[in-house]
Amino acid sequence: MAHYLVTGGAGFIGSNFVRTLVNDTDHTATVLDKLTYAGRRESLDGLPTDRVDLVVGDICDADLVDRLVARSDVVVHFAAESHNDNSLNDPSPFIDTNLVGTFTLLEAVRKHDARFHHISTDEVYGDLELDDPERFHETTPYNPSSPYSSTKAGSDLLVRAWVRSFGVRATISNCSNNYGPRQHVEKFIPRQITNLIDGVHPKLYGAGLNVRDWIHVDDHNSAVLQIIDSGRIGETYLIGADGEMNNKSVVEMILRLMGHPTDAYEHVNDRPGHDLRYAIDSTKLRTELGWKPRYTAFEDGLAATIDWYRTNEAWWRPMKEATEAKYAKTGQ
Ligand code: NAD
Ligand code: TDX
Repeated sequence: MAHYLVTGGAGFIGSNFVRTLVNDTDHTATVLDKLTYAGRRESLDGLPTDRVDLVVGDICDADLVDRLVARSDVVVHFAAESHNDNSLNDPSPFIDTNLVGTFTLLEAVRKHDARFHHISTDEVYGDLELDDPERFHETTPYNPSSPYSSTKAGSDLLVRAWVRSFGVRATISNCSNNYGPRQHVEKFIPRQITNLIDGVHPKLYGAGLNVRDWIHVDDHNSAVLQIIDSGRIGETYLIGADGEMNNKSVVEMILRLMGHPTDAYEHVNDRPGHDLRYAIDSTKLRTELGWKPRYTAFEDGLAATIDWYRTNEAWWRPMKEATEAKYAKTGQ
């Protein structure tokens, strides 16, 4: 039995990770989360308080981080400013949290010799052409496009340097686009589901031909646990579930599953610098660690996600109005 420090554990992927940890292992966890606009205390509702506690605080607070890392065996680092559109409007918190925050954690795990796992994104590799037969793999050169992805790329490089220079026991995973319960309504899939519940048309940026490689959040988290258990120190693992689909097809599927005509969407302003396509080759994770995804039918996972938003309106309603007001300013 180990004690985990889960940064960003009140966010989308982190809160689902804590649930997986409680359900599938004997470990205990402390969540360190600043509860920014993206963090929700409610995302931890129902978890056993003798196994999970929440500390509200900032990963840039070196004293607090030092105290929490000192009593942890494993640190799993999800905390980040995570939304590309926000990073285009105001990059400043992305520099603080994604870069300075990761540096602060690395200094503490170095001091206390804790095992560190860094959660990152496929966006660090930039984008691919629609007809490119290549997919991203562990040796693809970094080429990030946005303030968000460039700060994630920088944080990955810090981790690599702390492994090589100081012998920190760290692994990194770069995952593709996640979907599932408890994702903020600013993100593509929950935004369209909650728009439809509100009688508003889904919004497609530009022509809607950009491709994302979708993975269920529980599959992302099962891979993270496996990497922590048996991944090789200093290694990077790409996590993906062969879920490539363009945005227009995703919107059409949501419309069909929710009982609307499949052309009942509208085109809105495109995202500046919008990455065209992401695609993950997860052969290393599958062959070296024997991982495989459980949610292989995207449509089934999407239908379950729609059900979750339909039955958990109290969770997302408080965020909806402010999110749409932000999008209205950029014509999105
Ligand atoms: P999220 O925005 O839902 O959650 C981020 C959490 O971090 C929130 O609870 C927030 O309060 C917390 N946080 C932010 N700044 C903090 C700070 N300074 N100190 C402490 N806590 C802070 O994000 P998410 O979608 O759950 O993403 C989690 C991680 O996974 C991120 O590192 C992201 O880059 C990565 N990732 C996300 C995806 C995806 O599709 N969402 C895909 C690949 C990788
Ligand atoms: O209303 C929308 N309409 C639309 O067409 C929104 C919100 C998005 N989009 C498009 C933009 C992208 O092509 O949908 C796609 C997905 O958009 P996001 O949900 O904003 O995700 P993305 O920018 O791809 O980044 C996500 O995956 C990688 C996460 O937000 C990141 O944290 C993760 O690193």
